[in-house]
Amino acid sequence: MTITITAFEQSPDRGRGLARDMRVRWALEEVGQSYDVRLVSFKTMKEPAHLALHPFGQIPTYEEGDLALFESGAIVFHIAERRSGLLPHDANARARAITWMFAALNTMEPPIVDREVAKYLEGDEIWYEQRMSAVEGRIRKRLNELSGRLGDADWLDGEFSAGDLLMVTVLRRLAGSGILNEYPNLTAYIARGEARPAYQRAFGAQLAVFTAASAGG
Ligand code: GTB
Repeated sequence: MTITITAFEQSPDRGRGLARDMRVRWALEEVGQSYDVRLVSFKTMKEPAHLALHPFGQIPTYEEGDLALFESGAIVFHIAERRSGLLPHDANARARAITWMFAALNTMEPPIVDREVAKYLEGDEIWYEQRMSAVEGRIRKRLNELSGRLGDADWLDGEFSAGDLLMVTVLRRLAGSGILNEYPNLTAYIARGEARPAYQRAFGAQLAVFTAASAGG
């Protein structure tokens, strides 16, 4: 059955793989599942056809036969549940990997997104510096805790899992902030994720969209 996902026609990240279609692409590549991509503009995302797939008018979405999904975490979970390679078979190890998926999205990602909101939308506010400092403090608290738990391990809990996939994509959103330099083991962890052939294929595919859009004017 053909799988179709949606991605930005022109990603504001300029092909750096920071938009959330990247985690879905990576998951599909990890399990060896081919997929099509429908590119959407910001305008298209708010139109009825796309809103029928995604109530909040965003990317990514996932279509497979008569199944339509939104929310990158739910999509990655769906892929991981139905194909092997992203969740362990042992029931307890599987539950722990799923726990890390939630930790990436519910514990790590919110303060990181807060930082982007502050940076891009609140830069002119008189309280900007104070807010940014508070947000970065909350990010460092979580990074300290995550770094302590990861220690010298390659992955968060044994073999690479969908938990690592989501965690790496979430941490990558801090690229360019300088904050990650304070955590050598997390920097190495991200680099291990980025070195995976499946990641490379996914990254290349989304970069090709940006390159083609740039060439087209
Ligand atoms: N909770 C949803 C999920 O996990 O799928 C959130 C989806 C979401 O935020 N989608 C964003 C979107 O469609 C794209 S990924 N935004 C358009 C809109 O809301 O109108 C967020 C994103 C966008 C851009 C960058 N960047 O340029 O670096 C990084 C991340």
